[in-house]
Amino acid sequence: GSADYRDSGLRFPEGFLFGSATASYQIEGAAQEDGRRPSIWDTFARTPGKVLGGDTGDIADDHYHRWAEDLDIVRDLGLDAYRFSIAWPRIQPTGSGEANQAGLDFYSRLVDGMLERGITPIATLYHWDLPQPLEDAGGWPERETAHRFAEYAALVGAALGDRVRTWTTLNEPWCSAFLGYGAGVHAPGRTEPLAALRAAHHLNLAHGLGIQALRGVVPGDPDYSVTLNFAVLRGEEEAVRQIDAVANRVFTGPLLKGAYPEDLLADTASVADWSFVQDGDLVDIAQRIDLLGVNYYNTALVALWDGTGVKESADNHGDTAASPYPGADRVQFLPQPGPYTEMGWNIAPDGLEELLLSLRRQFPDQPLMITENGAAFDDVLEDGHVHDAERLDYLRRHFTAAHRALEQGVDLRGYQVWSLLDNFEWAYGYSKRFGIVHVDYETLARTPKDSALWYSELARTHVLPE
Ligand code: PNW
Repeated sequence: GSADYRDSGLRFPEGFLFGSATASYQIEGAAQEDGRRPSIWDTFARTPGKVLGGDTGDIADDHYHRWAEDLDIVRDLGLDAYRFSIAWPRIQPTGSGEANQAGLDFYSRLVDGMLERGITPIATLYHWDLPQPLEDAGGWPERETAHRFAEYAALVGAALGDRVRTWTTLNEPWCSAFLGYGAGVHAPGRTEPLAALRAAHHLNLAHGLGIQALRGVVPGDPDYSVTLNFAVLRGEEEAVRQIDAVANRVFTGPLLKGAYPEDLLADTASVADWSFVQDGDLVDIAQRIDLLGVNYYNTALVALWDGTGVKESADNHGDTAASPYPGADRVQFLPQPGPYTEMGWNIAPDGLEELLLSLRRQFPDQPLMITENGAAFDDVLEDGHVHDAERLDYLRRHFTAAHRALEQGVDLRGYQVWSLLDNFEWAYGYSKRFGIVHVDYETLARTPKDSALWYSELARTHVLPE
């Protein structure tokens, strides 16, 4: 209750959307139900050695059956919004053709459930679960996949567009392209630099074609968006430039400025001639968006490697020989000062403020929404409580940073905490807990952590509790 917290005096604007986020494969389970067929993540997780502990999303949080309980939790916490994603293989089990009605019905019930509880739905069409048959046909490196995505977007838009008013095409296309096809640490696990660049372009194209498809079927004028994970870079200028090109501007260039950056094309010239970019693509891609989704977790410290000694690789991407940064082979990632989260990611709230100000500088009239921010820590469930003081502190410091950006005039519309629930953390399986709500993987019982109760206070009062 309010008596437990002192008032910091930091007030968030009226209408600011406090919420939390999840993604289909990470929480739903029911991998074989109601016509769903495998995505690339089902295949990847079943491949020995790819996911820690051999974990899969077969059951996950069983959200597919427990969605009503989960929405009750969101409502009881007093959150305004819930960011969720739609599993493409539930809608089109083979990746093309007509919609699987049972799949659409699930999301239709979910959206109705949100509206009944006064929760604003923020829908993401693609949070990494590509139908396996589309990967078998070549996956994101193939142009056809972008067209398949637009058809899928139209099916979902037609079914939910009367009730969903915030649409996000893609979640973190950088991860899909460069962790999936470059470093190979995410599905589909390929290590082909050219394929990664082709994937990036076709994801950009999918976004643009997807928005056009949605505009054709969704009534009125909802908000359209895309969510990017930005690299917030410190260190040597030339190294910063190279990573900024292949991590950030490879997306913001085409999406928001209608062109790929010249320096990126030069850096990657030995890998790709970019002839996969066809006439008209950049016009298709650069659709006006109403919101830019921003995912932020930490910063990176980079320098050029002089070719002697050991090249440092203290980035986020696990042990991999293959680089997720084509064209930036001389860049090394240096260890950064702590403290760290359980992911080994450095805690740097200043980076969030810096990122928001930098986005405002680069794209002055673009409204922003934080679509993910949060932290994994080792939680202990004891007597029905999880005293996750470190996560609470992480969130408090990042909300404070976001507030500093708001005070400087950044047009920030909301903040979705990653994640509502402990869930399947990709290559780390269930070993990393990001939830503000604890999930017991034996009983699947949900328990709001202290951080959730703190966040509830913030959402209800719009004033940051101390
Ligand atoms: C994001 N990296 O993933 C995703 O959108 C979520 O699904 C995920 O659970 C969350 O962040 C926490 O990891 C990322 O290696 C995964 O740079 C990896 C990276 C970045 C984001």
